[in-house]
Amino acid sequence: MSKYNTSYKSNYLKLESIMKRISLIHLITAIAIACFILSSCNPVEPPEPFGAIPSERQLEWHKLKYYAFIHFSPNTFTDMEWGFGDEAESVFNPTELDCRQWAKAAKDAGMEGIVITAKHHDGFCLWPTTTTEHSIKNSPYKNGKGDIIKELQLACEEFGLKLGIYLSPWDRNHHLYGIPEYIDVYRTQLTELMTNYGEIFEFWMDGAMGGSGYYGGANESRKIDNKVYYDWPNTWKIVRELQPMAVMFSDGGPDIRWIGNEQGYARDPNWCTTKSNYFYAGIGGVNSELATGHENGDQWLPAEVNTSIRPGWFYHKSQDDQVKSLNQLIDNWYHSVGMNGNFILNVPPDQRGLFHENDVARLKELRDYLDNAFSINLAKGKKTTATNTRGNSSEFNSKKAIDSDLDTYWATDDSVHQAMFYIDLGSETKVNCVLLQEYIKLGQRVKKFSVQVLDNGEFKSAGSGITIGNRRLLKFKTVTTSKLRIYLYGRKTSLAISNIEVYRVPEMLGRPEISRNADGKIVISSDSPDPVYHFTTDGSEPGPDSPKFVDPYSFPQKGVVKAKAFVDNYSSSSGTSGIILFYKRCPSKKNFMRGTLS
Ligand code: FUL
Repeated sequence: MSKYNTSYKSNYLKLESIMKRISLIHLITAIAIACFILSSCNPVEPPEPFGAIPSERQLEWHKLKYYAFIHFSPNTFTDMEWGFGDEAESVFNPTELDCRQWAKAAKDAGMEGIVITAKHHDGFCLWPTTTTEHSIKNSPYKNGKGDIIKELQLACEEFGLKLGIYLSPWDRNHHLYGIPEYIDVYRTQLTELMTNYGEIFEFWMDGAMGGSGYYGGANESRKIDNKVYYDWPNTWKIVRELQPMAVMFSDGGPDIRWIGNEQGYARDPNWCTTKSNYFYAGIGGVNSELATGHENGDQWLPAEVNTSIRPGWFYHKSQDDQVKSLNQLIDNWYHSVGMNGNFILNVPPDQRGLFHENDVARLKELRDYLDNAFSINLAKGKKTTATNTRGNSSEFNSKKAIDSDLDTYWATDDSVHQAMFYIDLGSETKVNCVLLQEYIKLGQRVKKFSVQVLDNGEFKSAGSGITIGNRRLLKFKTVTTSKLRIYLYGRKTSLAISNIEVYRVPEMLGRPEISRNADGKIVISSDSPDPVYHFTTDGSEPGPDSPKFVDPYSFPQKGVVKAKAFVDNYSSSSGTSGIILFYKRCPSKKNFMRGTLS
């Protein structure tokens, strides 16, 4: 073969291969364009909402986490919790009152608002109402010219905080309390408060109603029927009309519900849904149902978790050294904000009209802990995959759950009710906490989940739970791993998860959990790293000399077990050595239930 022929042939082959490549590129481009056109013509539909869903105002409230509660009234000066209603207005005399100090402390603590007792059960009004003489206008404060709700409104505006109002339905001072005319008085008070103080984000109705009181000098006991006396639906109309975005709190909502205890402690499960027309303010006897909500409830009624930073709701000098420890407040945080609730923490002003220094210092410690604990999201920017992606669409893929945008979410196909979500951390990393958030605009869909970590080539469970809802923090013992796997199980529906974050939070002393194992024996555990537990069964306080928990403990009889967890040679960094959980059991060894928390 001639040289010419050879080079001709090789040139021809080259040309042929270039042509082939070009046509392959064309083909791929054409397919890609066709796919793009097809997918934009047929976008993957989002999942349908499942069950009850939140209103716009509830969604706004769900964006919050944490705000202050303020109890302030003649009780502050008389050292009482429930004033009788006959306290002279002259006792109300804060000498250094400064609502800016409250607002600053709340803001510095990372809080987003303040809810104040405009009127507590004693009937004394912190604003110059037209409805009664039992108010600030007859007190020495600013010679009767003061208006604490106005001062607080201005302070909240200055510090960028929301303002909420507690207006006690029970009024132990008012002579009309107990007869229908009082409802008009109450509604006028509410109208004043909802009209003259800017935007109100929350209206708080407590459930303590009726009983003994001053009642304009009658000094008697007046009983009312909680369910009908207040005619709530007509009262709520006032709030809806004057403050359409305000959420209303009570045992039964209508927008947010009480969690069923005043220890600041939500538990798992915590459904955002309840049966409608079931709970009402002051219902009583349903605390455990308030705690769980109803899985198949037909209305959205999420829980607010309340507690006080001190034993009392009002300030008492004798409680200056009983401010909750940092450990306790952290525990409250994980069991409120981290348990599908919002956290309202009471900080009572003292007789000067200021937050006490001890309370302010503790609030700051909590802020520092939270800033530190949640500053580095270890899942950010990491590789994620899921066993199913709705319509294989990039709009609902796993990345949407780690993109820090709560308006986007990872979703599964309608037929896929359980799935695994994988996070590749890239290298061995210490982790002990996962944040999970559902895309709640589509309802609360998850009814079981677990977090598993890769350990020697195998995924092992680090922790599990039942409900997620708006926000769930799952804390577990610190493990070193390179990959996490989250198993999610839906309520006969697809999954919609808007956010997943991973943290290594500082190890703190957690509340001991006391339970029975399958053999009916007592087991004490917590998510703290290797604490030592001491317990008692005779009702006494556990201490280092009480029996130490080593193995599951046989305690077949009825009774109460109290346990304390100890770390760091019996003293934790915050100086608190333990937190107690009471445990009661039913007569049968296997039929047990949790008791009240102390
Ligand atoms: C209860 C009231 O009786 C307490 O005094 C306190 O205000 C608490 C937050 O609500 O119902």
